[in-house]
Amino acid sequence: MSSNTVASGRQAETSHRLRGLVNLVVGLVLAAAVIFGLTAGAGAIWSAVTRTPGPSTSVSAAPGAAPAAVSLTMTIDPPPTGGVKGSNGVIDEAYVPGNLTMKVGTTYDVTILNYSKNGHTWTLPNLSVNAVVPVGSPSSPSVTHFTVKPTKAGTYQWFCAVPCEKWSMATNGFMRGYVVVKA
Ligand SMILES: [Cu+2]
Repeated sequence: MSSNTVASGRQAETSHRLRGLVNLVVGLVLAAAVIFGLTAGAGAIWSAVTRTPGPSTSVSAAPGAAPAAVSLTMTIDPPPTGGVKGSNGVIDEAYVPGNLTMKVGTTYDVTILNYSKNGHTWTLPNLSVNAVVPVGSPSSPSVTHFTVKPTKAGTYQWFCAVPCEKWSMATNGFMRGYVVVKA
């Protein structure tokens, strides 16, 4: 055996070991990929299962939670009368009810339905409300929403700031009225 033959024999052996090592690495990478895939798949299935809403997910107020807002609705000039007959003997523009009672700390979700062909406002600076009420019609009222949460007891005057009807604007129970806030 010449030194050349020995050398080439070693080379062959080295390259054989190298191929074995490469195969081992490739195998490990494949195995890792399979394990990872299974884990990810199982994770996806698990999260899909855990995300399925059950009966226990229904929303209910927690004990001691703030009470839901109280809904109040006022209408302006609904048919068939289209207003309220005033002491002047005329059917006039009016918010109904004209007076409201509220309680400190309670949130009120107020809706105004305006059947009148005039625009109005429901303005109460003491409660930081200036609701602009768009024009409506007897068949299609405009709908205005606002929320208010009184913080201080008292009797507050609200009014309509739009020059709509002189008599109504000057008369409580028509285009002005009171909010009585109780402690
Ligand atoms: Cu008005």
